[in-house]
Amino acid sequence: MQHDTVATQPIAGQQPGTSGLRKKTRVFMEPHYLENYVQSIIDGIGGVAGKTLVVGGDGRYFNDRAIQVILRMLAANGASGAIVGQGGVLSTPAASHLIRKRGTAGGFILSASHNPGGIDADFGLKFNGPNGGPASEAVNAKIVEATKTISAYKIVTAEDADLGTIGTSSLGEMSVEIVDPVSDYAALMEELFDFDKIRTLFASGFRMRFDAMHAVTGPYAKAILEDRLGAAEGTVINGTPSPDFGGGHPDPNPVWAKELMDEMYGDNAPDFGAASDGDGDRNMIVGPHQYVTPSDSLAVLAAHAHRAPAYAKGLAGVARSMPTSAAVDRVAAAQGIECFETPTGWKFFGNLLDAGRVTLCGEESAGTGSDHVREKDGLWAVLLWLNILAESGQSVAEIMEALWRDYGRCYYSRYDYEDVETEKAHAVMDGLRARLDTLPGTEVGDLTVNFADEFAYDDPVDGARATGQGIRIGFEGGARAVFRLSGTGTQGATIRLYLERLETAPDALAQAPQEALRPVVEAALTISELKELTGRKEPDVIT
Ligand code: VG1
Ligand code: CO
Repeated sequence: MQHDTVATQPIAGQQPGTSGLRKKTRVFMEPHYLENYVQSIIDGIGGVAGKTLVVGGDGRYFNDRAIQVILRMLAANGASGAIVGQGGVLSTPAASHLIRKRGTAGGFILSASHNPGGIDADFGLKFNGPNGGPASEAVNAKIVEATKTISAYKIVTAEDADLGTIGTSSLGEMSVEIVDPVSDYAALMEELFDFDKIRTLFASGFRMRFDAMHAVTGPYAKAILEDRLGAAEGTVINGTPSPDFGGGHPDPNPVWAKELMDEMYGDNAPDFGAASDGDGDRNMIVGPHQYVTPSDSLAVLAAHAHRAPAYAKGLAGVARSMPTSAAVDRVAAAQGIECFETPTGWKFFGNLLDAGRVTLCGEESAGTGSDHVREKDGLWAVLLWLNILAESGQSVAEIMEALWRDYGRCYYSRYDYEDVETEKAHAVMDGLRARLDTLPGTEVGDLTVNFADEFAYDDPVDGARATGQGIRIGFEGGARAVFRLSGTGTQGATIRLYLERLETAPDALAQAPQEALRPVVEAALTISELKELTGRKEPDVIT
């Protein structure tokens, strides 16, 4: 086997964002681009000699080619083994589980998640550590440092590894084990949940629709929902993964999962609807004529998790990302458990989960998860909901009514302004930042600013500090607006405006969210001068 050391130079901009490095696919395909980043990961984590690593991705365009390069580079860098999902496919939560189950040194996950796929769309790569979770900020910093000083990478010349056949082969000195991507993950789900109860629910005629959005969860959802739990054939739609996700946008929200929404809001809607994203870590929950916001879903899961076997003893604590609504905080307070507020991105939950401080965590962007892996987990959330529905005998509507009655309703919405010119997006943020001290006391419409700050987080486990994590404006009465710039986009800047208002009056719990939030939206737009500074009259996406 021929080992090569290829001379290269640093490539600007190889800086991971909220969840790994994401760029246009064609950028990843440029000479040395992928190789530079892979070698920088290897160097940043202190080498891979003698180590075994998991490799897999969401199956998008370039997934298979990139995996062949990563395998040849792992072999050249002295890794002893690679465990790869068949066909190069692993959902992100399944990869996290495999890293943990097999005790590997970590894994390479190829995904741009909810971003579209294809040669003219997006690609991504991230490294997860031995705990199965996304690399910490400290590890990312070492990787970025390596991208700035790289002068060569190592690669072997070899035939492509056969990714299609389960079994073990070798690539030089390194073993390559191809595993079924679904079976270990499905077995874990069976341990956590009462599959018999859920099976009985489906046998009683309970109808469900799961939209896999042509992405990675199709085979997982079919194997678990239809084959193991007895949901009717056809429960899973768009269940065959394709490299460009059927030309769609694999982001499970009411805008992009329109097919599912139409069915759930139509006549004869199924009892339960759900969808997942490109790499299987997000989930959307929708009942008949009832969309459940991810923030409310997290609160529901916290309130009812004890109904599932894995969480029967109760929760150690919960955590949510800062822009996520405070609905879960109110459930945690009632249970007398700790509730943590972290920056956006799953990497910030890892320490809390590892330390046993929290059992459940979630984000407003449709990510929910628990200590069973170190990633958010779309199908897991769907199965926990099913377990709760089966155990309680309640409908989605009944569960939501009870949540709002018991804890109040956090009306919630997110406005995304996509592909804004970078300078204009920064002008919005800089303008707000400059006025943080003077905003309190300001009256806008009927609202008065109570506080304004820029969120920073001190990790309670290792003390690491993360600054600049979003600008928060709190209003008297508990309404809140948050501004932050996305860290997963590949073009221009995306401004995210998160809006929230708590309502506890029993006769005001059934308003249309956009109506209930109107004063907060107007105040946020006025204060930020977002329309004036960006020229955008309306957001591109409202979720
Ligand atoms: C977005 C979401 C964030 C999520 C991240 C990765 O990040 O807001 O909550 O953790 O995507 O999700 P940003 O920086 O664009 O707001 V996934 O499913 O794309 O890995
Ligand atoms: Co994702």
